[in-house]
Amino acid sequence: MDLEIAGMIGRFSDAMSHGRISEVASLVKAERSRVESMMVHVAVTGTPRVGKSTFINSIMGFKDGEDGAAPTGPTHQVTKPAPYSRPGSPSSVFWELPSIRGPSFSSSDYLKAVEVDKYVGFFILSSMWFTWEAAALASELRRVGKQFYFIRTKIDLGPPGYRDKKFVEDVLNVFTIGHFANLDIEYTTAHFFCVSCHHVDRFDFLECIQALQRNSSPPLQKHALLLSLYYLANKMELKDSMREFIPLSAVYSCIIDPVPVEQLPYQANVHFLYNEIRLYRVLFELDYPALSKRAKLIHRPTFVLSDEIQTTMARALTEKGVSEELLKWTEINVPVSHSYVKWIPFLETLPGGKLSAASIIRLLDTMLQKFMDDAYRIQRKMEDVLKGE
Ligand SMILES: Nc1nc2c(ncn2[C@@H]2O[C@H](COP(=O)(O)OP(=O)(O)OP(=O)(O)O)[C@@H](O)[C@H]2O)c(=O)[nH]1
Ligand SMILES: [Mg+2]
Repeated sequence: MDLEIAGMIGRFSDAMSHGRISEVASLVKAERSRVESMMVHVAVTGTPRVGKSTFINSIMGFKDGEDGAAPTGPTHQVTKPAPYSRPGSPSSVFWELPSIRGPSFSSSDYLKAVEVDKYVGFFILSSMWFTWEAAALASELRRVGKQFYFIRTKIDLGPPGYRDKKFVEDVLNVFTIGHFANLDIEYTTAHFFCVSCHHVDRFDFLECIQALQRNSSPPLQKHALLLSLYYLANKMELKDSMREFIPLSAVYSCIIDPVPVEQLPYQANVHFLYNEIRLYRVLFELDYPALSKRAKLIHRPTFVLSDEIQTTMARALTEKGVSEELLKWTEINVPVSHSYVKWIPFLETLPGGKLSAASIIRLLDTMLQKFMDDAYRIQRKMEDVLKGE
């Protein structure tokens, strides 16, 4: 992923070579807020009453009628794009667009009216087969280089063989697709998913969100989508995206409010590291609220899932635990992974030398890996319980 790492390191090194450590600190803070303030907009459109609002609510984790949720009654059709985001997680915004309809529909006029450039991708929903208007919209999106997905909703009410070639071809309306130079059946089929808007854990719901996350660019937008919709993300992709920022976190911990730590030969901002690891724990859904919510889904007490966690810091996270773990990695003094090689010359110039940042990188890297393994163990446990029912 290119997150302009080379430019970032260049700016840090330049300030450091002039002895301006406070300027490096400001640059590090600015880089973090650039990442944290990234906003991603996603469009949801389709014919009337196909489930646009319900689809958005399920992505956001809203219950029907809850504060902030998209209204789903028959009298709630939107006439202009309506934005929705999760409270406390404003970085991804899903917009319900006015329905596409009518013989006078013009895809270019429609996209202009909804400000096409704003969105990283489009979900085009239908609860039957895709109409000429939907294909025209997709064709125009492909022409302007926007990713789109055809989503067949209400699959829970539909035929059992929803993955059959014949079903897919009927829903995609191959005859219509053939009329558009920018669309072909192979490409369209690869961007076709069947969902029930009421169930994120069934049919292709996760797959269509993960496709959006995977195919989004620039990389910072992809990262923001993975982070804000972490509960729907592929865990490996989430981990890989988080890894990119580990050296930045290590530098932060070395130069912004570092404190002496018992036996540690350099200073570190342990409180900051604690918060980083706490974030990892939330992202991999290893915190108590997430575990108890997921345990309810399988009708089991929370300990059935929490017993699967093997990493001590995922079970009980304290600042003292973070300091001890950091000391361990400092004593082992293993070189950082090759993927961070670009950072090494700059890390060597830090006040605590390369050892400080390298040990922090190893600590955070290991936590990410172990938390992801725990998350997979929990996932497997849930599947086993469901199979046994
Ligand atoms: N069984 C089933 N019902 C669904 C599904 N998606 C939506 N519905 C129902 O379909 C109805 C319409 O859903 P909405 O989410 O309001 O659809 P919409 O496209 O936003 O509708 P308008 O904004 O009015 O055009 C509601 O009663 C939903 O509960 C689905 O996947 N399966
Ligand atoms: Mg609606």
